[in-house]
Amino acid sequence: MPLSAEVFTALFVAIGACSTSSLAADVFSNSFLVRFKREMEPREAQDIAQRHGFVNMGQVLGSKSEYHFINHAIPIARTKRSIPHMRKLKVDPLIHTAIQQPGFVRVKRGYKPLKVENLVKNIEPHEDPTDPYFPFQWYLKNTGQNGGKSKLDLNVEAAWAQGVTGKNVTTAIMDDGVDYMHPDLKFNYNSKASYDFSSNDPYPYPRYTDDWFNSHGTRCAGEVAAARDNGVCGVGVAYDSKIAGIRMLDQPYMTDLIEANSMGHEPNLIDIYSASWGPTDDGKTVDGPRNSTMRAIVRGVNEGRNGLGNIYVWASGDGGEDDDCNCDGYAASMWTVSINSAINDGQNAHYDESCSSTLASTFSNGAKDPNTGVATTDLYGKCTTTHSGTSAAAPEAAGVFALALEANPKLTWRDIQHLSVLTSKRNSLFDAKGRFQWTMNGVGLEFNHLFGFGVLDAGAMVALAKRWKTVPPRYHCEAGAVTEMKKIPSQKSLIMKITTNACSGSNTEVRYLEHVQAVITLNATRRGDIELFLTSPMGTRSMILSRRQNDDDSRDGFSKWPFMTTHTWGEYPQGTWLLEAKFNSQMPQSGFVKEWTLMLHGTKEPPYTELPVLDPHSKLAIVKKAHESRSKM
Ligand SMILES: *[C@@H]1O[C@H](CO)[C@@H](O)[C@H](O)[C@H]1NC(C)=O
Ligand SMILES: *[C@@H]1O[C@H](CO)[C@@H](O)[C@H](O)[C@H]1NC(C)=O
Ligand SMILES: *[C@@H]1O[C@H](CO)[C@@H](O)[C@H](O)[C@H]1NC(C)=O
Ligand SMILES: [Ca+2]
Ligand SMILES: [Ca+2]
Repeated sequence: MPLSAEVFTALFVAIGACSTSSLAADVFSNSFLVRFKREMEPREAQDIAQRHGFVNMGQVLGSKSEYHFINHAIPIARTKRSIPHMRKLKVDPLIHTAIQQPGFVRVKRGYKPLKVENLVKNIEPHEDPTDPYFPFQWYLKNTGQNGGKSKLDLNVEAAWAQGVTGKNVTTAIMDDGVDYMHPDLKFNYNSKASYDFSSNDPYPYPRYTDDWFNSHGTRCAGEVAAARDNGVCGVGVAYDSKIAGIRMLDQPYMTDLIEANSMGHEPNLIDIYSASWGPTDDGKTVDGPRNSTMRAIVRGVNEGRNGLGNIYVWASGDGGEDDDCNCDGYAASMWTVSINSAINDGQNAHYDESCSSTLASTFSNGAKDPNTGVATTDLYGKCTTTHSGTSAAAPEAAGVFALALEANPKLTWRDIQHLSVLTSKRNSLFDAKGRFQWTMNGVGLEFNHLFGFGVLDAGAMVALAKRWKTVPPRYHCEAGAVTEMKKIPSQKSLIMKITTNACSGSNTEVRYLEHVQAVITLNATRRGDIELFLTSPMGTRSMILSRRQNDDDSRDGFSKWPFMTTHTWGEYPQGTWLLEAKFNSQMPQSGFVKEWTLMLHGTKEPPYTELPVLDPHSKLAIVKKAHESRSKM
């Protein structure tokens, strides 16, 4: 592994002690992760599976020594491990270990109740795309329709005008299936990159239910790649791009292997993976990717897209102000781009969570009328105008990234994040409750705790992507740790300090920041009443954990949990970092911070030196100027 590769160390193992409160008892599936003592040909693994009464579902993440077995004699979900079946595998002399996969809960991030509609008729033709729903797609072109704010949109027409529409880019919709026979999707469907991990076949078609529960994936797919000027529904952000369907949400319980197989599926055929789901947004869950899934993500960013890295786009969560997306290990990961939503007048949506790991925002629903949600494709050839939630926001970002990748197919997963930081706009986004202000970080980049660096701007991103120079290698610096147990006082703040040279003089020195993680172990009489703030040497304060009033955990706390912030992007990490822990509580509480490790990720070289500045008012100009004055110091 080169030094610059992404690594998943034991430090990063998130789960174990953390509660998944939505599951009353443990659940075990009929899937097994089987590790052999040596590499096995699929044929051999097949024979062994058969001998013990299992079906071999294939290799796990391309590993020749790990296979996924299913036993159809075991119920899909039961509360006990199946000891006799496990024993059969374990006594086999070729098998090293067999792990029966536990089941857990993952939920779709759809906010609105689903509603079936018919095609709207008699819409006047338009000089824009002629598709009948285009006038409802205010997130693509906001003219002030439906009470929205004019020009508050993704600025996609400016990208299309540059001849960029997503050609030769594939986005996988990891969801409840995709209606790939939909007339607005079928010509953009990439069947070779698609799979159904909920029922283990190549056809990720949604399962029918009377309430159209499984319409989520189809709606997300249309936002990315619905066809243009075909008289059907609206148009996708990247209407000439391809979508793959990865059906993986429609089974009684989620398993690590289903997630891992989905996120690691065809990493050279799929460019972008879009996920609008996650741990339950009940404001008391702390959960994230398990072992195999974490490996799949790390493999995706290191090796996917023939080494450029897959892009994982994540809906930040629908738990509202009671939840914090830094407690969701998928959204908080450095390897996903976590996207929040704004509504059509610039406010955050009331179901939006906030957290310091959010990178940027797109759009969800209209301010007043529930019929002014995201207009997109729906099941069975229909269209909808009510798709909503941060669910609706993430695929818009996937579409914008598909445009950027067509504009410059050499972009790495990190280039996409840099481009998002540099081209997202504050526009007229604001916190409806006035809690979170726009703030300038130490190198002049404006961020907001709710919206990250602002709303994605497809036109600006495509223009910058076209002339982009890949950023220098990335390094990982463990900048310091406090391992003595410190009491969090009941009335005032506990302040902890780490002074660091950011690994200066070593081969993992970080001088220009990308992501920063505070990996924290703590316990408290009421976990939800703890607030955590991380302040950088340049004075940027990130709220890495906000109060979660529903989280009454008093047992698990956080165990080596990687709280992440994007707010310090571009800053210089040398100096003193502060961690502030305090209770925000009516009742007296007690707790201890047991460990804080500061992880810095970024480059040793200034990232944009080879990129000429064309607009002196651009964020690129501002950051470059800051970096140049720094390197003269
Ligand atoms: C998950 O990974 C950790 C660290 O690599 C390891 O200690 C643990 O045993 C793994 N768990 C499973 C179920 O494989
Ligand atoms: C399309 O993408 C594939 C890999 O993603 C690449 O090998 C191929 O050259 C691309 N084709 C064009 C026409 O750009
Ligand atoms: C936290 O951990 C410390 C030391 O292990 C223990 O004394 C204390 O009771 C714990 N507090 C809670 C709320 O679990
Ligand atoms: Ca269309
Ligand atoms: Ca959440």
